[in-house]
Amino acid sequence: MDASSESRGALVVFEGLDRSGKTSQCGRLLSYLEGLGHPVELWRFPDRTTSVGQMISAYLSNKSQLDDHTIHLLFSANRWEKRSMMEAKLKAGTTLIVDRYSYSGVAFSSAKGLDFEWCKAPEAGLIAPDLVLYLDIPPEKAAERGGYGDERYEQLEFQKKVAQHYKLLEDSAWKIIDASRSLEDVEKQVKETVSEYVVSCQKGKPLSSLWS
Ligand code: Z5A
Repeated sequence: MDASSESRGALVVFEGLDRSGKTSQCGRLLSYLEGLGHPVELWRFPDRTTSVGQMISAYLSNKSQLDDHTIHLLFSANRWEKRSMMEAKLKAGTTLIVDRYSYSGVAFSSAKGLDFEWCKAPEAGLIAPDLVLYLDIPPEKAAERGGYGDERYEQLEFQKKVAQHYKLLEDSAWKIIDASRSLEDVEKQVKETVSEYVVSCQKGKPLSSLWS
């Protein structure tokens, strides 16, 4: 996508089941990198602030019904509408910490029974993460953390299927983090892992495209 050797920000994605601790760890990593003086922002998908995001939010909270294919494409569109902003931020040197990305899109939709390759197709061409931190936790243990709320996918049996589909997406950008440990232990491993990737992007690692 980009052969330049300009210093840039890193694209760091957190993935994992509901209640695996993504939001907690994103916040801690943000504070850590800010403290080191790095330009950094925290993003999350779905981004419920856009008009597409509001349709997704209504669906997740069971206020609207949509065909499974339709909601899959809306999740993808929600990433595409942020793609050019993402590229601009990274090229300007800002590291982006992203709470869920295309892997959630494919794992959740394929767990509902949609074709795995069909689910990947609309994600191809988005920016490939430099690092995917997969917060690995047994679904039963995640379910014990504060209980599930009213959102559509917050059911143990479904989360078990999602976990199986996530595993099919693991690639060389992934680091598996044992998320059943304490918040502090997970945070320590996250910080150690991320530092190396921030430095390699500052040294000019080119941006690349996801699944294309
Ligand atoms: N979805 C999709 O289908 N397609 C897509 O393309 C995308 C998403 C992007 C959005 O949910 C839903 O949309 C999601 C996938 C689907 N559905 N599900 N399930 P969301 O992003 O709005 O919500 P979430 O990701 O599921 O967030 P969450 O429930 O808040 O989980 P979390 O961020 O992983 O966990 P947390 O908020 O950091 O922690 C949860 C609780 O556990 C909290 O009380 C913490 O204090 C506690 N916690 C966290 N870590 C620990 C440790 N280490 N020990 C003990 N307790 C802990």
